[in-house]
Amino acid sequence: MIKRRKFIGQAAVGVASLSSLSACATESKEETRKKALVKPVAISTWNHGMMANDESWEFLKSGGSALDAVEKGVRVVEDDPKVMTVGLGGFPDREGKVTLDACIMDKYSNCGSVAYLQDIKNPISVARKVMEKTPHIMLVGAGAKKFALEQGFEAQNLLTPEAEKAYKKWLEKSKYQPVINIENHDTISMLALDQNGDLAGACTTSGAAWKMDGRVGDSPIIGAGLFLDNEVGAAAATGLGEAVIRTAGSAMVVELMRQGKSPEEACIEVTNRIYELYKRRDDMEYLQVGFIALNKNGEHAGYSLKSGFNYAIHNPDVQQMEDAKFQMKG
Ligand code: SD4
Repeated sequence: MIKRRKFIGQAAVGVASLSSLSACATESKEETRKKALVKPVAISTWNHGMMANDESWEFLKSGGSALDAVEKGVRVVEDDPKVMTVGLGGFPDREGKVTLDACIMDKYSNCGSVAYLQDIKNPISVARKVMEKTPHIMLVGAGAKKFALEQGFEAQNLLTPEAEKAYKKWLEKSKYQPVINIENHDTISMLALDQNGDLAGACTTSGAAWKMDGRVGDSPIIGAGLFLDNEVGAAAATGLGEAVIRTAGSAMVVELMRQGKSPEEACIEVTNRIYELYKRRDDMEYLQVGFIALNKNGEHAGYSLKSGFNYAIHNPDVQQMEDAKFQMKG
């Protein structure tokens, strides 16, 4: 696991320590809230979250919006052919087609999403265009691609020789039993809190490897793979999308934070619900789900059903990978 910690000069960033929470009685609630903020913050799933955070920090540290930060951050991962579960170079479905899912959400609860998008390597930016240029939230398949081309995106073959080789190997047995933390991971989900105290989130993936043609996971579904409420916090998911959709995972994490839970407590509760739903099912063996969450104070958490999930954090104090705590021990 990558583990690096870098302390960053705080002059350029607006940060106040959590210890300053001891606000005097005359302070307004708003003043107290502002002091408690640790910002800006970017958190992202998996090891490639580091490069996404690095990119987003360029925007966040100079006062850029969380929305720009998350879009630009996850694009770096979409562009990287070595990441075989996002964008260019993503594993194909069982018919050999690379089909991409992504969504984005801003502080006003505006959102945009694309699913089953082919031949366009930056679905997150198409999702943003859906959000900003259409009266809709979600475009899929051929319609999403047509829209992307109209918006000036270029079509290209996303199936790299490495992904094709892996696909041909899979075809030898053609068995769909996702290997946890390998074939159902590496979606990049990113949450950011900017210097204005506003949240945004992005999620982008080629989905579960060797999925059925036409399958769409949680990642482009607002409320499942990603959700935020600018009054409360944001959450995003990775892992087997079917389990996340079934529990309205990310929306539930945010709702629990609204009810007063910390990001970690909220992630734990939703993960426990998933455990309860799956504990007697045969597919429990293949199930991995992870959540990241970030609240308005800049507090964050990552939590997963099983071991192996990690996430990247970048705030004024730290820049590091963190192994998420997990529910099922042993
Ligand atoms: C999916 N949730 O399509 C995605 C896969 C994933 O980390 O998150 N991988 O089910």
